[in-house]
Amino acid sequence: MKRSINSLLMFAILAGIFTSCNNGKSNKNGDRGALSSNAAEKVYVAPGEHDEFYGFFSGGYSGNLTVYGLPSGRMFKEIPVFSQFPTNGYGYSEETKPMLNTSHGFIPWDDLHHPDISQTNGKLDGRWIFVNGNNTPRIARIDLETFETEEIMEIPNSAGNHSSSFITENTEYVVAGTRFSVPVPQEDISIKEYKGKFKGALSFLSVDQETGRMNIKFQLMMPGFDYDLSHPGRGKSHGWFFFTTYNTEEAHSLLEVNASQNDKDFIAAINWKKIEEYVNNGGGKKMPANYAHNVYDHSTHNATSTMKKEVLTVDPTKVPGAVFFLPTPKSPHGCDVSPDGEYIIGNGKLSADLTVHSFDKMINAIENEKFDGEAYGIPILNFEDILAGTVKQAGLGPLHTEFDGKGNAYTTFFISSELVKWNVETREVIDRQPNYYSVGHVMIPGGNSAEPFGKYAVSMNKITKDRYLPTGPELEHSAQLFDITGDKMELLLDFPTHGEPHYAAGIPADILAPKSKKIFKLENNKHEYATLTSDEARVERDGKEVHIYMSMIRSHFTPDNIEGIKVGDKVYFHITNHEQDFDVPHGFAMIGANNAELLIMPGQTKTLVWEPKQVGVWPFYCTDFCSALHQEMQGYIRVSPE
Ligand code: CUK
Ligand code: CUA
Repeated sequence: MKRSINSLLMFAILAGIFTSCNNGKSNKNGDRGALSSNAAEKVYVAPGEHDEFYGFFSGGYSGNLTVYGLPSGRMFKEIPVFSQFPTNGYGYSEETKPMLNTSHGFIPWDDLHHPDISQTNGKLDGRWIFVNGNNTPRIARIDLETFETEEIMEIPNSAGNHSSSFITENTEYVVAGTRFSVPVPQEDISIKEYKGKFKGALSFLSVDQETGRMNIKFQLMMPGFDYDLSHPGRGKSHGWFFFTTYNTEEAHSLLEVNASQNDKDFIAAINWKKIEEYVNNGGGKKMPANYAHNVYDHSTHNATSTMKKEVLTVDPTKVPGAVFFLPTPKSPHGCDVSPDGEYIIGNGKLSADLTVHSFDKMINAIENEKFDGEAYGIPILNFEDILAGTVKQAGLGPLHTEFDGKGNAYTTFFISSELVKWNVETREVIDRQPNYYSVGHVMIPGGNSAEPFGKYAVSMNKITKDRYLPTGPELEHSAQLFDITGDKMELLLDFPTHGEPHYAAGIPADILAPKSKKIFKLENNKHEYATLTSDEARVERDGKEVHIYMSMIRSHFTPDNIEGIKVGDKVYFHITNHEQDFDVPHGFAMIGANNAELLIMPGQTKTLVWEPKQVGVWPFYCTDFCSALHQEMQGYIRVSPE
């Protein structure tokens, strides 16, 4: 790729020419894309019937994960992860507040980019889904029986946790790569000292196979580039992980003159098995680091937050044969590995071509020690030696690729706003379909695993414009569902998503649905403040603190008349839901309580704090319509002067 074309692309990006495929054409009623004639039939899920797939969509700056049915495009749930969520009190209740602890304090927001479902032998197993927080670097694990966030690990020495949270083929590790290189450890130095001083930490978090608990096994301290996306090897390339980089110029200000000069940046190939072995034999260096590890326990219905004090770091030059650079044109963004583990596709976002590296060739070059120089002591392989081929003139601005398991790849092109299907072996383009508009990621259920379910592809578009009724200048993003079972992709459906979905993960419903009927047994409730029978319901005063042990069942609270509370007290409502039927929550709201409501599932205990400021008699009520007597589910608290 010559520099002049690069400049042209950069111009297109800077000028905001996002909808080039639309060419100013009116989209009103007429131009609907390649709409299949029986599209309605293909996405119609009759009332009472279920969808074939779950789709988990990142909520971007909503901080949450949303759950959709495919092919219908119906949204089932929003799972709060990095955000306080008034709907069910996550991040507001005393039990869940610790989930949002970090070394920077209580941070109830983040930018969630990439969900990835746990795997066994490279196949989706539906145990957990991992997601990243981009801003205050964190990785969260959501349990797929309860659809609740169970764990959040902060990532030290990292900033802009972007090449995350992808997993190895047996969920041995979930990775977290830094987008920004930063001083490690942090220090007060001139930004101009970036080059050579800043480091890019790539973290490998081991996952306990029983509990799912994460632990930062090691951090690889890479040169100060920007690390973008990553993908695990699988099959023959199991044991490797690949990370795209940009700004290998190490500019501290990323105007084009600084950061897009190199014709090629790198994909970093990491042999994590080698590093694991090195670390297991006592290699690496412990360094002090402050980071929070937050865990939610389903028996105590409580989260705890622990501050960790050190992390193990590894210098890549100390582990020979573990880290290599694969030159890849032009500022690669997505990095995707084919289901058989042979092809590593680098989507150079300033390019019109796609680069396909060969894993076999890479190993060959490494074994023959055929290097083309080095960067900070890390060998650079020769581009021609490792190249399987290029997909020529495939589109403009490639971002991400998924696979259908039938030998085809599907790559999104942001600038030319299209989804392009091509054959992985021949690298010939088979079909292209416009996307409305400016697509980011594409998702095929299992499409980044060894066993994709190649029936549908969903493109997640950045610009919505005229796809829906206008709702002011702020619109939800637009997703598009394609049938990919034929040679040509068929557009079936548009549906709005919530927040900004960067990526999504899909899984057949029959893997997940049977598990998620779980309910919490009241007799297993180990919450410190649980009220297990209504006889135990009571009010206890401890100085200015008042603990109300309350139970709830259709359709009353026990106790429901409370006196003896004073202005200036701190009142804790510890409420236990005594229902034991699936899908019978109760809610709780207290007038003047400045946090959210609680939504309490059968068998659970949750706590809301209330600090009354005014004397009087104040009501509380159940917020969830639970029976014909729901409206009667209420009570009063009398507040007397101090
Ligand atoms: S990134 Cu958003 S389009 Cu965070 Cu996966 Cu490429
Ligand atoms: Cu309980 Cu409404």
